[in-house]
Amino acid sequence: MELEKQLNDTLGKPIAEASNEELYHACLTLVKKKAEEIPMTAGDKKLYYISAEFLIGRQLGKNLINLGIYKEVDELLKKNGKSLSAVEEEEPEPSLGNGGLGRLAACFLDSIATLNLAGDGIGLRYHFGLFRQEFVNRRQHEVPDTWLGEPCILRKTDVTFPVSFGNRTVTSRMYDLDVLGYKTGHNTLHLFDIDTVDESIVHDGIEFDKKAIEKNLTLFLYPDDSDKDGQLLRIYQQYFMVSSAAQLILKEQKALGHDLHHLADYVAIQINDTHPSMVIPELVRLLIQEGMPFREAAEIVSDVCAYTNHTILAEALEKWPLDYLSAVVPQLMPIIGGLDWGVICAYNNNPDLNIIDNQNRVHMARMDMHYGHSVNGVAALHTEILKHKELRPFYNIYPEKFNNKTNGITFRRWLYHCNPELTSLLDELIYDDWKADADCLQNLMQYYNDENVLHRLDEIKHHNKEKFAAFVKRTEGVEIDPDSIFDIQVKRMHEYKRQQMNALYVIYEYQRIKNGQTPARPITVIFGGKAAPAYIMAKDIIHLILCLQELVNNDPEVSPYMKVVMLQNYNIAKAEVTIPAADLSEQISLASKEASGTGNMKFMLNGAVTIGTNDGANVEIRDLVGRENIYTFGRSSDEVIHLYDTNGYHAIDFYNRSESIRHCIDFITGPEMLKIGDKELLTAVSDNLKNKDWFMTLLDLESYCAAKETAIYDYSNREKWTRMMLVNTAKSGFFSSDRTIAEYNRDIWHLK
Ligand code: 26Y
Repeated sequence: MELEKQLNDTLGKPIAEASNEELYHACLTLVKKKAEEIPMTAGDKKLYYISAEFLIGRQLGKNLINLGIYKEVDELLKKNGKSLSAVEEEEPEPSLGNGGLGRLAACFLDSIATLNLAGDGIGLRYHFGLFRQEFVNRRQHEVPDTWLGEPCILRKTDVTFPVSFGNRTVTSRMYDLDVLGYKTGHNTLHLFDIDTVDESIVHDGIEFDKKAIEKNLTLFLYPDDSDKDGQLLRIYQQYFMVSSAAQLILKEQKALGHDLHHLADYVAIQINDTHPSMVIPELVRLLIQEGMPFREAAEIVSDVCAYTNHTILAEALEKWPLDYLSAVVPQLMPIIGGLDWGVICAYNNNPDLNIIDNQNRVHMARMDMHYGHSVNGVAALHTEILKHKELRPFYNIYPEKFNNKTNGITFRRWLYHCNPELTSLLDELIYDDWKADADCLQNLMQYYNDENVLHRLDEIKHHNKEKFAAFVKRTEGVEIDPDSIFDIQVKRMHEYKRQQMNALYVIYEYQRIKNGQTPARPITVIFGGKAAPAYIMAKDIIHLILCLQELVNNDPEVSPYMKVVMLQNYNIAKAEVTIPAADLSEQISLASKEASGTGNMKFMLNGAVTIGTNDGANVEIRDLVGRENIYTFGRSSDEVIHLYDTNGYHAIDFYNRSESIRHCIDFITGPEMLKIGDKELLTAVSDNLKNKDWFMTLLDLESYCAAKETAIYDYSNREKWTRMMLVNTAKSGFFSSDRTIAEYNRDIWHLK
């Protein structure tokens, strides 16, 4: 009643007469008012989570859930002939992230607030975000993502800081977003920008003048860095972010009257991968400016800063040429030199440990490990690989710094919001407060043999598949059958994630169906994901998938048994309709390469069964559900690492040895495909698979196809399958990001 009055007052008219847009604005106002009533989370010590990405997704639904009024608003709108989900669709999705690392940062902000920890996020306000993906001629086309509309969820503040690049100084301005925890907690995400950015310099998709720093600084996340100007721009962005962060932190701490000599008692900084690593020398520089000696400043900063590693891929381990850094941030050079000198003296000028290598490149991760007090990996296997392989020399000298923090996801978005039917069933079945303690999901196991519960799980999945099918029809114009198996691989396009292996499966199945060997159940293979604009092979693989979609769906002999869909511009909003509809969750990275994965956890929670390698957090999923409730295949990480170390993998041998592999690869450039696709691109993919195949697709292809065949067969046994669904949901409590954050706090941050 009170809510109804508030909404009506803001609207100036009855709800029934308002448009969805007007309702969206009114709901925003409502959330804002409610947020103002919640005091900011306080504590003796505060965390600052610095990250280049925050993939936060639409905010309205999440905020209503966390305020505890989602249901009430939903019913109120329904009563007036409106729909809350339609209102939510009015919100443009913030384009502030790219993939797992950015989504993790968003889940963490939610859990930090929910656990009532004082912790703010700090990042950049990208005008056009990553980019919006469009398919033109079965190719990815990139256009600016214009998400910063009016009204914007970001609040412009009058907090500004000077940021110097050598002899020119720009002004950074802070924009704020409320981060409301579930039932309690109120923190802030601070995003920095400069007023001089000029959106009009972008042309022809996402091209712009890379030299015009004052106009281009915050246009895009991860602007193309395949040339020198692009790399300089990345350094400009990173320094702009961390200098703003460091100044904000010191300003807040001084305002609280805290003694900077004891900064580590009051502040924890988490460095999300190496993109914010320059915060270390920047803080040292600012503390020296406050009158502190270099050594003391470096020690304090080490006690404050902690580093998370998200990948072992060489391309992502940032090393900046010394002369690029001197060109952009000359004021940091004496500091970085001093930090490097400390390492040289302490460890005898060991080239494996030095921050500046003999090619004059600055290793950002090494700076983090020497001058931070914690280094963590993001899944058990990943942390072991860091300790014993990738970062071994550092583990040898700092064993006490290394720790694992297996990733997690916020159940508020990835269950309550995206799967309301399953949420109510769990509310009904589980007497303990599973929403406060996700481990209580285990109580679901008592229904393992309850036919009625299994049937209801099946029904809910079917409803979600119907909703998704309608969504695919509306957004992609493709008709898919909710009674077929929904086999889903959605994630960034990358060769190590092996979307190409899934595409080869589609070819394998296509040929079998053509030969009259139809699958036990029709299957719908669903893909979604963006490729980095400069990553040609990833874009070629998108082309391959889109050609297969065309071929398979239009073949009257094949399409009754198999369909293929690639979702355009996969984002958080699409993920929320896609994941609850999945039967099979594709987690097929080359073992050792996927640090953790978090999509795997979202699918598991929503009752999908995983088909995956023993990689990242898949290993922990397998241990939780047991081998009979997951389809694992492929070589182990040890075997893969051994093959790399010994140069023991040659794709062409697999091609020559196996007729079925040969048939699949040759099909890519066969007559059916060339009728549809571009010969050059398709040839690039098949040549790569035969002659390079850096991520060993052919090594695991046959065991992958066999595992999928088993899964498709098992799916027809509905009782068996729904039991597997139940076990997957029941065992997923461990992957709540509330658990992950409690561990970060216990071992690294020590807040409260
Ligand atoms: C600038 C550049 C080289 C770069 C840009 C983005 C480097 C890395 C990244 C993003 C990495 C990322 O998203 N990593 C993912 O982090 C997730 C959260 O920890 C993991 O679950 C996932 O396995 C990992 O690939």
